[in-house]
Amino acid sequence: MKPKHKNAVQISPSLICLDLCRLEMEVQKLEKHGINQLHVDLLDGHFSPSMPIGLEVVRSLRARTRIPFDVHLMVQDNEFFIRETMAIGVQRICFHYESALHVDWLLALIQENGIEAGIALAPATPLDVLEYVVERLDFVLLMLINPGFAGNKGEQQVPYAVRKVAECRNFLDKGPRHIPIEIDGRVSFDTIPQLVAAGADSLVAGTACLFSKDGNLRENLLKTKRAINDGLRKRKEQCR
Ligand code: S6P
Ligand code: MG
Repeated sequence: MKPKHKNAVQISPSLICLDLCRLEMEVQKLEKHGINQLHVDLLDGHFSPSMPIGLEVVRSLRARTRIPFDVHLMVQDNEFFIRETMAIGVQRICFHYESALHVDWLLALIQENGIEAGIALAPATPLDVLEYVVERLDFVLLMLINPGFAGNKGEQQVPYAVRKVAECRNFLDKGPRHIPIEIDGRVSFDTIPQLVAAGADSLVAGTACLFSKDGNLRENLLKTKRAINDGLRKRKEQCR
């Protein structure tokens, strides 16, 4: 069967891993290294017990950089945050299936405004909830740790991460067009090759790769790209 994967993997550094007191400079540094997307986590303290940044921080940053914002909502009131982030001017928004009552309607609301719309799934949420929204989806975000608990440094990626990405890729590939999978949570140098081989198209880069304490940004970016290339090679071999 012909592979439907695209041969490029997007790196989406997580804003909340940056020095939050120096955001403008930190983002400029990323841009200088060729990064062309920023993953913006918004938590409301209810969906999950944390709230690293608020809407005003995103609004201020929007005025200081042209980098596309990839917004990941981890909130209870999805409509409120969707409308607010659309008004700020973001390029992609995903919200959690688990907190959304009117999933189809919210996806349409985002897309009507010319913004890419995705659904995020917590680790334990089964993939079959995507069955009737697949036609509308621009992307799927799979959480590989529990959303909003990233501050808990001891939390590991779920043991079924690669299996879930592969099963999601199989499911999405039954449709007529390529729907990218973004993965989020402890995406590491060690796990990137398997996750990319399984079908991940976009990586939320955090403390386990791009912002690893073991290297500087340049070194970590190089290592991340190498791990991606290993994954793409594995993916090609699997398709043969
Ligand atoms: C987690 C959030 C994520 C984290 C990302 C980076 O609640 O959705 O986007 O910012 O996971 O953290 P790490 O260190 O797990 O890669
Ligand atoms: Mg996220």
